[in-house]
Amino acid sequence: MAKKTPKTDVTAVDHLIVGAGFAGLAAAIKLQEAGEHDFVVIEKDSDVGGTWHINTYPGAECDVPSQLYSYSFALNPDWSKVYSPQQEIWEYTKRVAEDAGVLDRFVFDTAVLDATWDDTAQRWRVTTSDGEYAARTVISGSGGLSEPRLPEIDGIESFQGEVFHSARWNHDVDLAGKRVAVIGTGASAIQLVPELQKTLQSSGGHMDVYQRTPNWIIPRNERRFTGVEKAAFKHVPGLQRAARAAVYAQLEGRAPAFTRFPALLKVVESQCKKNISKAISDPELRAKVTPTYRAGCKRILISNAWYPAIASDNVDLVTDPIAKVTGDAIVTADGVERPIDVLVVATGFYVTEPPIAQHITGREGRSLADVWGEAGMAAYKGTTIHGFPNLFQIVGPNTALGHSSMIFIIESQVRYIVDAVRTMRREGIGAVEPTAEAQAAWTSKVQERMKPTVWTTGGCASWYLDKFGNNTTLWPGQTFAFRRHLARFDAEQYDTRALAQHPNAEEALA
Ligand code: N01
Repeated sequence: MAKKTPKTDVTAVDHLIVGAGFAGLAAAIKLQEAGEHDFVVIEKDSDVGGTWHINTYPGAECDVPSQLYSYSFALNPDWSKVYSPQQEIWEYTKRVAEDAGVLDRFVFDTAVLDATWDDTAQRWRVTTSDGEYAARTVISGSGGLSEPRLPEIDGIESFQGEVFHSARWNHDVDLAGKRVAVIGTGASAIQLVPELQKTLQSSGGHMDVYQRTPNWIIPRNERRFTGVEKAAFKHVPGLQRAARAAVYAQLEGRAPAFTRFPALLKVVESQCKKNISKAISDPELRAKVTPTYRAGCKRILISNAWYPAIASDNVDLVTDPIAKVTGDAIVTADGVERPIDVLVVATGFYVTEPPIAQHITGREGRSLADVWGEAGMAAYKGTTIHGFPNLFQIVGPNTALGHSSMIFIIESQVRYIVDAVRTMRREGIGAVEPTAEAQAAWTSKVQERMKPTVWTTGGCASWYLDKFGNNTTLWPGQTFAFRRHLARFDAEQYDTRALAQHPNAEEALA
């Protein structure tokens, strides 16, 4: 078990997991099942759940059906409806963590400040806001969508009212009767705007929604599970697994349209246009919300509430570009000034330049941010990185999805990581990193597969693309193909080094 070495005051552990969201929690549970008990999970927030703990904005719900947006090893017969609300998903992660008996090794309210590879000790030396660790492996589950991106708008810092990001909702601010502005119309905004609209309507408030680019939004086929269904999920053997498989097959069936035949996505566009016509009668507003790029190029959103909300009397959709923010208003390029009391920025996250990369230093003394800054994010099988031994990245480059559940990807990666750990133990390996050739071959194959996808050809700018114009975010294929690639730890694609002569932590760290 983790222990502080008296000489160095460093806690030596076999595995240090960063983040207690779906990814970090799965890693902890599966390591434990594999007999690897010596780990810590460092979490900057106060509880498990990751994005589902932090994102508490009104209306936060999952847009992937919960039957699939849950662990395969912890099915939940009690989901209240097809797409679960944030609170329910967060409670699910808490329950899974408690049931697995891993929480004694979780360290909350602690941030990872620095992780540097020590080649002699064959350990990562990790500095956190509450102490030092020396870990044989670092498994990062820090999340692709965790660092809020604030918009760079002239004068925004001079705004005198309340301002907050959708992912850091300030529940102390009473919005009743206020003049509120929301910047952004992505997945978060389309969930929170309809909720705010209701609050403001009943209290005489008003909202301006600033849209830079419209999204394709299809109807949300939502419904609650009945008591009979829940009882059946609980008691009829195999039923819930079959329901999960059906959702998986349905979503997976859509992948080829995104990855190989984007023209098929015209069907989605007509569904979306019907959604618009049903809720909006004003032709000018209809035109404003209708995208001009191929559906799927940006994430396809699902909502029944968005169009009615922006068509309502107490909401204005503003499409003129924002010129500046003043102490009490937003001014658009056409010179119109709209006074506000509260500013909500729903402007997304740092995805292709993850801030944690600045704090990870590899074998050659270079930070991951430096290495990725040269040509964009890259990792072998989205998980391991040349020059960064024993570092495993969950939800790494080209692992995110536009069509299905990230939990499937997370579990695929965790299986691979656990197999790597087993292999290292069995073979007496102290350090593994993918060869430069293996990583380059993987990356070029992924980028080749990216060429015909809608994300490349669809005619939009999206957060999937990095500053070089490459999609280093999404997996350009079927999820089962990803799982097959990661089915076993392929040590032959790695530089491996035998465990150093001083496996004793105290000696190594002295
Ligand atoms: O962020 P986004 P999000 N001035 O980056 C606009 C997941 N998620 O938090 O499109 C004006 O999608 C920007 O405009 P444009 C999901 O994977 C899941 O909404 O770049 N506007 C856009 O409209 C999702 O994809 C759920 O032109 C500015 C918006 O801000 C991801 O999180 C729920 C601007 C940002 O949209 C991110 O979603 C919620 C500026 N300077 C989120 N800068 C589920 O249900 C940015 N924008 C699972």
